[in-house]
Amino acid sequence: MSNGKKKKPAAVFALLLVICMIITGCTPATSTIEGAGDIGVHTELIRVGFSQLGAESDWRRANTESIRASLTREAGYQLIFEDAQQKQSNQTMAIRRFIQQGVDYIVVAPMTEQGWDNVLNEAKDAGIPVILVDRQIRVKDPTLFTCHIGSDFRLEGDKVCAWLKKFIKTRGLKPSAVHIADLQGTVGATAQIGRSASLTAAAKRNKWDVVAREDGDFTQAKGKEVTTRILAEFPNVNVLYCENDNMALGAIDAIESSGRRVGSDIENGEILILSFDGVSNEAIEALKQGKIACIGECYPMHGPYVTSAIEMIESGKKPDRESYVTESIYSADSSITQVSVGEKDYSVTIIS
Ligand code: GYE
Repeated sequence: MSNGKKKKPAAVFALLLVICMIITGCTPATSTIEGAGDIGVHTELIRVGFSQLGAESDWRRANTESIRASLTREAGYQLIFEDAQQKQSNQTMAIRRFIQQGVDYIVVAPMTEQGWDNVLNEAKDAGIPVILVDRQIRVKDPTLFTCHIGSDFRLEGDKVCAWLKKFIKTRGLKPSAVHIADLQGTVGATAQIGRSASLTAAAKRNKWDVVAREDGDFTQAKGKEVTTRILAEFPNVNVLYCENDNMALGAIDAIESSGRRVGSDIENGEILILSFDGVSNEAIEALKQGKIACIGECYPMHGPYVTSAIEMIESGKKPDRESYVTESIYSADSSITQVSVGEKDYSVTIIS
């Protein structure tokens, strides 16, 4: 039993969803109900509405998979999955539909940090606990969500910047010799805010030259497009700080198509690529080939954390308000084995 509420057969909810869509005239970007069927047999399933922000990257696809793989009917869940296709307004509509369907829990991977007060107040009024995964939100009332599971994006960025600092030192380069372009993730998303803030702070501390900052929306296509523009406008760029691997892969494509090379010989025309995620084989291959110099790992497998948070709430306990996943930093360059952030040392996982 969840939250003392009575469970209804899954098929009734599927029907209610269709009726509600007809009445409101709104169709979810993409919606699937998993664990439905076998009327009357699985009346004790915990119904969870998951609003995923999109499918813009390999990280995102792995994140969706992890949640789907954990919230299965066998594990006692009925998952209603909605993909907002990178539009926060679609997420707001999905959450409203979840409320109308009377789900037991709402899980949200929010697009940006702002704009959640109204819809989450509606969830609160309906007595539905909200669990955030991945990015964070800024709301006036802290009780609008129960807990957050995700990465410490500022720490990820600090580790990658610490790697760059060590690289500059071990190669005997002057700080003024690096000209950095920041290929930013979706502006206003916690992953962008944290990773960009690390670069701003490190550039200030180390007197690095940041020549350009542009939104690449975490996608490969935008990464390529924005890099092409940056290279034409700022030919002196020799370090590209890509806020995810898909943008890095798009950037590599743009650099190679323009006749330039990616690599660590930045004094002789090569462009050094830094990146985040480390989820796709393609990105790891690029790392092994020396095309990406360093990746700050971002761990996407949030599914088991979500089920354990729900189990705690079901048993009347409070899950931790904040759960950060543990993450490493990857490179194929064996000359840098450790980086320091503040007082702490982090070892670099050397991929060969
Ligand atoms: O790094 C990127 C994705 O918020 C952690 O979003 C997530 C980021 C991830 O599109 O690939």
